[in-house]
Amino acid sequence: MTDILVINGPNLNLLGLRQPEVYGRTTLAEVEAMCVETGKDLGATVTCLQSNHEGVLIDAIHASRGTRDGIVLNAGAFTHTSIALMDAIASAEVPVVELHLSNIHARETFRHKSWIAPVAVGQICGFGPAGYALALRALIGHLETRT
Ligand code: CA2
Repeated sequence: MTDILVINGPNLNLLGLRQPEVYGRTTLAEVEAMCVETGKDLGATVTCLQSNHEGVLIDAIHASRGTRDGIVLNAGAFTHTSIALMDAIASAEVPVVELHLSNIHARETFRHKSWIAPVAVGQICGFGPAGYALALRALIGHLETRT
């Protein structure tokens, strides 16, 4: 069965609990449950991980090499700063779909830059929690074109 890791980065544990005007009222637990359900619908096993620590995210990407079929990654603010995450993705040889709840291109200029985008299969942003299901569908569709 297709095995997918959904990674959420810094501060996303606060989803639904703070700043609902920006990030909505859906909690991370609800997002993760929806990812697991979407995976079942699509014939994939989905495992979810959230960390506020860059090294933990990098370790998870490294560990995915040869063990996961793909990753959906919302790297949070590390998206805009972390060359280390970019290098981890580039070396892992695991397809990554970049995901953001908000439309990062319609926000502050510093959010327009993504270090993930050059090493991702593609990017989905601006659709709120529904974006995770879109990202899973896009990733699984991408994997099917490679088999
Ligand atoms: O839109 C996204 O998904 C982001 O990755 C979210 C990041 C932000 O730095 C990126 O530019 C875009 C921030 C995540 C913070 O999440 C919170 C959720 C609730 C309350 C406070 C923060």
